[in-house]
Amino acid sequence: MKHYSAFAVAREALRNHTGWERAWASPEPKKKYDVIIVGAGGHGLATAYYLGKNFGITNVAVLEKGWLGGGNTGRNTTIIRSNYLQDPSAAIYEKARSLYETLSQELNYNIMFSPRGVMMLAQTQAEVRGYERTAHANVLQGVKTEYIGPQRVKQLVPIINIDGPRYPVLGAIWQARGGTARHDAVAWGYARACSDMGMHIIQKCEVTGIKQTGGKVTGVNTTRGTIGCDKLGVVVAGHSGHLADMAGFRLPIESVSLQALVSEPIKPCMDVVVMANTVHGYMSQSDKGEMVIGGGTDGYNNYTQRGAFHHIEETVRALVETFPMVARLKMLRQWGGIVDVTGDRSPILSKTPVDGMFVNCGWGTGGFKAIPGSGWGFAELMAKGHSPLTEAFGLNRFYEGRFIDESVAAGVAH
Ligand code: FAD
Ligand code: PYC
Repeated sequence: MKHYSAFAVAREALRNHTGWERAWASPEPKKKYDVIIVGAGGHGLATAYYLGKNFGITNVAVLEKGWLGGGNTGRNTTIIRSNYLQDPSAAIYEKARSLYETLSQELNYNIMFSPRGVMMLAQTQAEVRGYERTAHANVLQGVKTEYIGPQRVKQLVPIINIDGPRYPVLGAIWQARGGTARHDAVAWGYARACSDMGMHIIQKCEVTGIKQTGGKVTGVNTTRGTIGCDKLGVVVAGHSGHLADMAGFRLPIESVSLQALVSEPIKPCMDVVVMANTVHGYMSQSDKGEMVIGGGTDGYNNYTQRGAFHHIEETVRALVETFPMVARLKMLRQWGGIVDVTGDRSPILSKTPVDGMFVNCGWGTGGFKAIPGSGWGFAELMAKGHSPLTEAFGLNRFYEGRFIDESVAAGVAH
């Protein structure tokens, strides 16, 4: 793989950009791999990358039914933060956030990580208590956040109305090293690095069945034939229930549509990310100038990648109270993704009843921020059978009643 550098850009400018090579190869599937990962979203690709980088396992295929990054990874609003309440969550999200800091250099691919700061507004007394509690927990966990008052909020976000008619801003939890990254670039960067290690990324290859002998996984049926493997990692977000069904077990996951929208581009007006969980809206400004806006999940299970219109109306109506300037924005486009939500709002990174088969899902409305940490831990789980990062997130927690309640941290979307 050719190294991307300022020198390479200058060289290609001089020869009319004829020397760039494809970022990743498109090989035909082999008969068998050591490891198959189903799903070429951020979590699947990051898992493959750390299997190769940390454990030297490179006979790996990543199978994707559509195009890589075309699921939730390429549809999300890219908020990165690690201000979670419970210790296992803070550990995996902070691992991810810290890996994001140097991911561009690590992958030699500009993922445009922008640690511009993330705030979650407290607009009710319950939120004040919830976020103060989280800020205290974060101190103990070594995660840098602080609880700030309304005047500091106004200083950081001049366009905000802190005296809203229904929900005045009472304070916020602020993570100065949280921020955003370019979502596609995260998938593309990992894919390029995986391909460089000799792994196969096979797009337009839908898994339609899971093969097992004597309770052990042996391969998958796909729209491009049967492919064998010793280990299988299923990383398919909203489709996790279907893959589990193919293998003969059930997952405690509900799939719902979550939407986002962007406005026309405007001059820079807000250089931090703001989440307003009570009124159900969040907003940041992209490098192009568009206001990137999202709201809550649809109130019923579905597999549409667009969502219901009334949700957009509710989100925008709610945001207008806190950001009056939103009322004058024209919206450019809207889309949805199918998110995989668990009862305790925490992910599942786990062995399964099928020997050699693992699942990584349940990231729901908040998994983009977790991609590097999830890939790191899930690769370790698949390679060694256990990982300190993923230990608490096993399927067994649901029948042992050991929930990892993150409903406050995930608040905006449920
Ligand atoms: P995906 O990116 O969905 O990848 C799964 C892949 O599996 C897909 O490409 C799919 O095509 C493939 N697949 C499915 N079935 C099969 C099959 N049978 N065979 C082969 N391939 C298959 N998170 C944050 O942290 N911050 C945010 O600001 C944020 N905002 C969001 C806003 C929206 C509108 C949405 C929808 C999500 C948001 N999220 C956010 C959540 C985040 O996007 C997801 O948690 C994360 O991207 C999940 O990544 P993934 O790799 O698990 O899934
Ligand atoms: O988890 O931070 C988050 C988030 C923001 C918008 C959707 N999810």
